[in-house]
Order: sequence, then C-alpha cells, then structure tokens
Amino acid sequence: MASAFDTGRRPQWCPGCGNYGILAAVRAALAELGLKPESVVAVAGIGCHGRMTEYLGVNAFHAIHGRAVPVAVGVKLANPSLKVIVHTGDGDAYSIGLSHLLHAARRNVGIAVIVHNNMIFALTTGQAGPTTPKGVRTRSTPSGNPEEPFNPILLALASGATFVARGFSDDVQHLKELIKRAVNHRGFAIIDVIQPCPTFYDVRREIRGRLYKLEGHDPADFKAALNLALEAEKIPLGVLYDVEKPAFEENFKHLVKQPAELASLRKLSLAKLLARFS
Ligand SMILES: Cc1ncc(C[n+]2csc(CCOP(=O)(O)OP(=O)(O)O)c2C)c(N)n1
Ligand code: SF4
Repeated sequence: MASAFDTGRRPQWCPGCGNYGILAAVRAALAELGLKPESVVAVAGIGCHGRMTEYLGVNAFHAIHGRAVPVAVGVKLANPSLKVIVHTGDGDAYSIGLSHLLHAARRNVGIAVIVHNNMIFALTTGQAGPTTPKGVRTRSTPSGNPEEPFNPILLALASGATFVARGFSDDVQHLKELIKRAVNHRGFAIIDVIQPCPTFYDVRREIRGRLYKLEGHDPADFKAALNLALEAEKIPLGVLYDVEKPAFEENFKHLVKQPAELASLRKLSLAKLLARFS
C-alpha cells in the first residue's frame, strides 16, 4: 500500500544511485511541510532523474529533454497556488535546457528546481556533460574530458535566482531541510544536488573530505554567496543565497481564473474540442 508521496512503484535505479537519497528527501520534506499530494506538481526532464515522477506520489508531468522548466513555469502561471517542483539533471538543466533555467531564474518564477547533478549524462550511458570535471574519463571522453566544466551555482547567482543552495544526495536529512526551504520560497529556488552515479561516474571518491556544511553564513549577502560559489577545493553545502522579492506570477494575479470559471472549464468535452480541429 503506497503512503502519501509514494506511488507504490519500486524504483528501478542502480544500487547505490544518488537518486534514492533525493527521492527520500523530497518525500520527507513534503510530508513535514504538511502538504497535500494534490497541491504539489512535480515536473521532470528526460534522464535517470526523470523517473522521479513515477515514484513521487503527486501530480506529475514527464517533460521532454531540457523542457521541464518551461512546463513548470506554465503550471505555476496557470495556478500559482500549486507548489511546483522540477526534477532535472545536469544534462537536462545545464546543457539543452540552460536558457530556460536562466530566464526562469531572472524572472523569479516561483518554482523549486532540484538538479540531480551526477556530472554525467547517465541515461544515455555515460557521456561527459557541462559539469563533468576536466580530465574525467567517460564513454565520450576515453582519454579524459578536455573541457572545463562550468559552475552552476555561479550561473544561478548571476541570473538573478533568489534562492540558491547546494545539497548532497547521501545526506538526506540535510537535503530535506534545503528542499523544505526551496518549496516554501517566494520566487525561483534552485538546489544543485551532488548525486553520485555509481554506474558511470561515482563522484563520491572525488569529493570525499571536500564537503563541508555552511555555518555562520549570511544568505542575504550576495558577495559572500559569490565567494562561496567560487570556492574550488572545498565544497560548501547549504543555502548560499536567500532573499525575498516579488515572484513573477504575482504580476498576473488578475489573469488567473477564479474557481467559478475553472468549474465551467471542467465541463468542456475534450473529444468535442479536438473535433473542431480535425
Ligand atoms: C531532444 C533530445 N536530445 C537528446 C536526447 C537524449 N538524451 C536522453 S537523456 C539525455 C541526458 C541525460 O542526462 P541528465 O539530464 O544529466 O540526466 P541523468 O540521466 O544523468 O539523470 C540525453 C542527451 C533526448 N532524449 N532528447
Ligand atoms: S545509471 Fe547512474 S544515475 Fe542512472 S540509475 Fe544508474 S546509478 Fe543512477
């Protein structure tokens, strides 16, 4: 019997995959926030991370590759009362979907974006992507990745995101707290989650001893957040930046349909509607 936020389907990820930790963290976060499953929409892109929508017991939309963010923006604008969560990969968000991500951040759309950053294209069997560290051997870079990765935290800050955090999928309790804050944030929130992929790139080996949790950092201090984002050897976990500004959807309150109008929409027959275009 499936509990709240659990569809009852058995996850099919590889043993040791970091996606298990993210799934556990998001379920616990939603439960602790006291949210009803029907008040949450999860949108996922294409990749191993995309299976989140199969296992997470909320309204869900499995978008095409790189387009999870614009779908989520549409959901939020149509019904701002919903909590909208995006599950996306580093390939999905930082490669093919990058422009959508940056512009949603710039507009401060009220969605919470959780990036499953395994630093590899996993579903397509292990090609290097925009966050694969230089020198790493992958199936597409057998002699070592010749490219410099870019810094997603720096990009998010530069784009105007009002909540920027980094988590680690092995630390479920800590990640759960980050997700709770992101989901309740007014405006655009992004959590870059370091997510080991033991099958194609198990980043655990490389980050062992480099992670630390932020303490005494003022998340309203933009310059301090930039400095943290620039740290190279040590990797800070926690909320790097958190400020409150009006969310994009607040500009369109007058366009949002009222319950009575929505009720009349529900009476529409999809078959009749489609027949008009056949
Ligand atoms: C338009 C389009 N281009 C390419 C693909 C092939 N493709 C599927 S998943 C993927 C990358 C997956 O990497 P990531 O987003 O990091 O997710 P992960 O599998 O690592 O969770 C690619 C390139 C596709 N499905 N659609
Ligand atoms: S290939 Fe990697 S990311 Fe995909 S399920 Fe397996 S361990 Fe997880």
